Amino acid sequence: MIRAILWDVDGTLAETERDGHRVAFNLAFESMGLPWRWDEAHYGALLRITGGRERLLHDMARRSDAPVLADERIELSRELHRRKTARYAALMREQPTPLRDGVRELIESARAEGVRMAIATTTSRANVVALLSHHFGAQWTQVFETVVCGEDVRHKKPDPEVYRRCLSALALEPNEAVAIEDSPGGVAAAQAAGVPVVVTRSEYFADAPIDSAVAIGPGLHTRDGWRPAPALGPGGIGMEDLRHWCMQMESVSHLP
Ligand code: XBP
Ligand code: MG
Repeated sequence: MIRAILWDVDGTLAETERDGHRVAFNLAFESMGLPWRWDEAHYGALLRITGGRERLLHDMARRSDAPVLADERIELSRELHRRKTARYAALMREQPTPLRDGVRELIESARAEGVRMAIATTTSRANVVALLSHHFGAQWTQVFETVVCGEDVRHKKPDPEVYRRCLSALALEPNEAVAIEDSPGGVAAAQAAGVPVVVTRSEYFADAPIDSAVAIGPGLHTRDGWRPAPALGPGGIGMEDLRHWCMQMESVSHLP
């Protein structure tokens, strides 16, 4: 029985990476007089590093014009990430990234059935607050009762810690929840925590190899293009589809 949906944020609730986080990183570089700019393709390659500060450090390690000493790089990454986070919040106020199609509908229909909502993300809490308070108002924490972010874990995705913490806060077993994710790292994290995962393909992970989800499709707004096919019915993806996919997985996993 599905009692909760555990939502990934970036790429899943909204396409925040290309025009949100990437732009905010570039504004942070500019604000510190650094010539670095991450174009769309380079940022796509960097996304396999989960966590913005970790991404910065990874990129700096490959730049000849970055500080040589590790301590200096860490210090610079802290200041850049602080600035980046502030700029992302400003961007979300000025030109907020819309929710992906079908997201609000699934949240509303699932809540109407008493299914609980939670956030399981690598991104910083300030980013989640900026995005969700815009889309769900000041009362957004009444929609998402549990919110586990990058700061709350020792190890970010693909480590399962974020999902384990989420389940523990909800007092649920892994098979009482379903995760919705867009990236291979996110899928790996949910899977390692034992949570069934549904994948909505995002811009940056449109072709990423993912073989271990209960279902993969182009977005929650449509019933077309999903593998396996959703349950019969109209409209976008709903609770009956999530149940259908999770039950299929259970029946498969119980085969000898
Ligand atoms: C996505 C991430 C984050 C964001 C940037 O997390 O990996 O690092 O790109 O946010 P998810 P920060 O898909 O799990 O929501 O700079 O705050 O890390
Ligand atoms: Mg994501």
